Amino acid sequence: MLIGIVGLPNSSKTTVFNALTRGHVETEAFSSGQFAVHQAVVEVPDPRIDALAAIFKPKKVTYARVEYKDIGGLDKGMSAGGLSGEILGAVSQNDALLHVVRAFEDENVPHPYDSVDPARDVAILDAELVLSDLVIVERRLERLVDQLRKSAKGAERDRWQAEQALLERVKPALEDEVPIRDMGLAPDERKLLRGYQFLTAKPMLIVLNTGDVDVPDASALLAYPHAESAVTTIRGRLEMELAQLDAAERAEFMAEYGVTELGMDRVIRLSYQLLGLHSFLTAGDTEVRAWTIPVGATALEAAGAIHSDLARGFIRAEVTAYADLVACGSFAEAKKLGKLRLEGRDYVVQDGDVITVRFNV
Ligand SMILES: Nc1nc2c(ncn2[C@@H]2O[C@H](COP(=O)(O)OP(=O)(O)OP(=O)(O)O)[C@@H](O)[C@H]2O)c(=O)[nH]1
Ligand SMILES: [Mg+2]
Repeated sequence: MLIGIVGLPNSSKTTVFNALTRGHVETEAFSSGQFAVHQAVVEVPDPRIDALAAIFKPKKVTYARVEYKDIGGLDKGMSAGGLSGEILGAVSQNDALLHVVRAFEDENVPHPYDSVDPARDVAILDAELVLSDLVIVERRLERLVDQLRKSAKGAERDRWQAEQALLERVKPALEDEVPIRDMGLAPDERKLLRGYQFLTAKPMLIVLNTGDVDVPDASALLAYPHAESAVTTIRGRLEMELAQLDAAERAEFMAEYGVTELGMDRVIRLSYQLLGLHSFLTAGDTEVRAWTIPVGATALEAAGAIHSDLARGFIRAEVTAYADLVACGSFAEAKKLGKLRLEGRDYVVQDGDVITVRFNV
């Protein structure tokens, strides 16, 4: 899972990136406005994995992973000719975008538009993303007209015409500043567009940095009625400082500041929801591990996520719900109490299922 962090200059992107990744990238009160990318892989905290590790005492413990990219350099007016080059590449190669928005007052930190106004800043960046997509659609439509006039025949012609018809619908909506994720496109239409990596087709998580003020209800600050989107708040600098402490110190500080859930954990949970993902688990004395799969994936697909051999030679999946396994303390006990089920290839895997695949290749 790849998540790109975007936002206006000096909006506190790098601060939030550090909070999410326990990073130590330098933050500055004056933005250079330059293109720059910082990247880090983070283990997704999962108390279920910790509990299973305590039972199985495996040699290795593996959490699910998320990769964050802090992308500096976006600003108003950049998409006039379409985003291009490195910055377009950095923003488009993500499964979702995380838009960091300044919602804290601090006279020592200049704002590029001179006042703190989250709704305005969100609108500015959204307009840039829409415009970037629109330029790509327009260019592609011009090329399609050419291609259709010149040579296309048969199945290829049909494909290009279908693409043209779809882009002709997408274009006026983008002109009205409607993001692609709001257009209610059918799954096969979304698939047809996937290769373009359109920015407004990506799930959008808005993170409002409220500074030292705790605002649990993000909707009090921003209404964002869009599909595949969510809004949350984070106390940016505080969370960055917390992230940089070791676990014991962190627990102490969290108690002191009344922080019950780290923004990082909330952000990861929301990202999973937006992307339609969840985890199943594997447990044994060699490894306890979390695996990320789409909600609705079957036992066969889960087996394939582990290794293609397991999918190819799939016989059955032994499935125990996480809570049952922890209550029983071992697979043997779970089996005795009828909590271990044998499921076939079409079984729809549930979040937290602990699975052992029986296979034969
Ligand atoms: N008061 C206050 N200042 C903060 C907070 N979070 C970030 N800042 C400050 O805001 C300034 C900008 O933060 P950065 O994280 O560097 O912002 P950025 O978006 O990465 O900036 P560029 O990459 O240069 O565009 C720095 O001086 C931070 O210390 C916060 O929660 N409260
Ligand atoms: Mg930065």
